[in-house]
Amino acid sequence: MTDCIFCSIIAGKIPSQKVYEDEYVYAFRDISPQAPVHILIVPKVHIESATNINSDNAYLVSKCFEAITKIAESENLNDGFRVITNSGKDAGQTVFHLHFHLLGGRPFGAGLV
Ligand code: DGP
Repeated sequence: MTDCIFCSIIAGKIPSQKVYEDEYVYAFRDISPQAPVHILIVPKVHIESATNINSDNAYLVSKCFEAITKIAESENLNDGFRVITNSGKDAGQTVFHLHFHLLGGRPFGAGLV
């Protein structure tokens, strides 16, 4: 999709710190990390947000979570991690290409979820 930052990152037009890539998924470090490990996992196909997941593209969510498992292992998140997706204005979604925030490397405690 034109004018999508994450599509440009996936295409290599905007540099990123890649941590994982396969046929379906691209993962890279967040530009503004909110935890010692903060990685964004995105499907290569442009899906706007969680509300646009349907029976045709839902397998890509599974592919993202398979990648998350591998990345959590390679990042040594042995004590646990948090996965967040923001959908829409109230959630504070700023990039409208479905992505999962993988956060770890410190305890998060209670709150929010
Ligand atoms: P969200 O609020 O869920 O839409 O999060 C979007 C995230 O994307 C936010 O944590 C910052 C990150 N981000 C935005 N632009 C870039 C970029 O150009 N490079 C990288 N690495 N991350 C970006």
